Amino acid sequence: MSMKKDKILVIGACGQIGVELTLALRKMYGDTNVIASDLREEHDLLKGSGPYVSLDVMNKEMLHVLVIRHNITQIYLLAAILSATGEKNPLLAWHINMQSLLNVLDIAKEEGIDKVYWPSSIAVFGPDSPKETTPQHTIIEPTTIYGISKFAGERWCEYYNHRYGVDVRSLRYPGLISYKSAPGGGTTDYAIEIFHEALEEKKYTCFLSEGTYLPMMYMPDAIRATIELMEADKSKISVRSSYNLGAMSFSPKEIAAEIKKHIPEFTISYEPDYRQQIADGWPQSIDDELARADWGWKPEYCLEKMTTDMLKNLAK
Ligand code: NAD
Ligand code: AKB
Repeated sequence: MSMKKDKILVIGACGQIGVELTLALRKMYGDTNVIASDLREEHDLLKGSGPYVSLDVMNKEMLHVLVIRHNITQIYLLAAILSATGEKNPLLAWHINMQSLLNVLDIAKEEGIDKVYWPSSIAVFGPDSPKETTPQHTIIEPTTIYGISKFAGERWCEYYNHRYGVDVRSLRYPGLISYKSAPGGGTTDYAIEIFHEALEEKKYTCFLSEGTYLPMMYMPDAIRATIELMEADKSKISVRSSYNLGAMSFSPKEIAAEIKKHIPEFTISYEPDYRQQIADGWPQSIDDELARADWGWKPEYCLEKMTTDMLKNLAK
């Protein structure tokens, strides 16, 4: 396979998405052409697979120097504070989520970076948004600081695209489920914890109630969606804020029943905490018609297929 010529910087590369996205990008663009960066120590799965730089994205000068020194042509910004952690320190979450994006967008504008990727979330929707098959354009009144920062971020992305021509692209990810790297403090993290506990303890106490439906996606679908969006011809991108993206929806009761098919002795109990209120404000399912129409999005994993794959890989 011939490698592409771009030089890519992934910021927040040691997080749940960053590890898998970095490895996928290295396969496509060549190991040395994808620089992984994070505040944390290099993730074990990244070690030896390509260049790693310690970076605080809040330090704009350092980021700017890195971009110039390595002739960066694409930036993937994944550093953020997620919903559950954000509620514990709202001002910090706002500061980090907004300033990191503004630093990247502004450097992209100044240096003529070819493409920027920044993820939004289903958290942009709020209690007054339609709950089922939530449309791309609808009432958007988020009530968590995470959702507020994502919504403001979407507006900034569109602004930098329309006003300065920065080719910034974005997806509103649902809750992402994966086995390679740990989740980073979200409300949908229960759907990962449940697999670990089912295998290790044969029981799980869920912090959401049994009937809480949320939109979810398996990581291979999320990585493919991200790359397909970034590879799509510019003319196909009609949404410059952030695309709705869907795959599956389920409740804790439903995923527990699916796990039970593989581990019959598994039991679940429920002790909803502060995260219940966050989940109650979010959609139950997503209408991603525009992503499908514009650049051909189609998910591959349903609850059943994802559960089988998660258990197989975690049991290894
Ligand atoms: P994560 O918390 O697992 O990873 C974020 C990474 O950013 C961490 O490794 C962290 O060390 C790093 N980071 C934090 N502050 C930094 C800083 N100042 N400088 C450099 N690095 C810093 O998050 P994730 O789940 O991988 O999410 C990545 C992005 O995708 C975020 O914008 C998140 O809001 C979005 N998203 C994630 C999900 C999901 O379910 N995982 C769903 C919707 C949207
Ligand atoms: C979270 O729960 O905060 C994330 C998200 C849906 O954005 N997984």
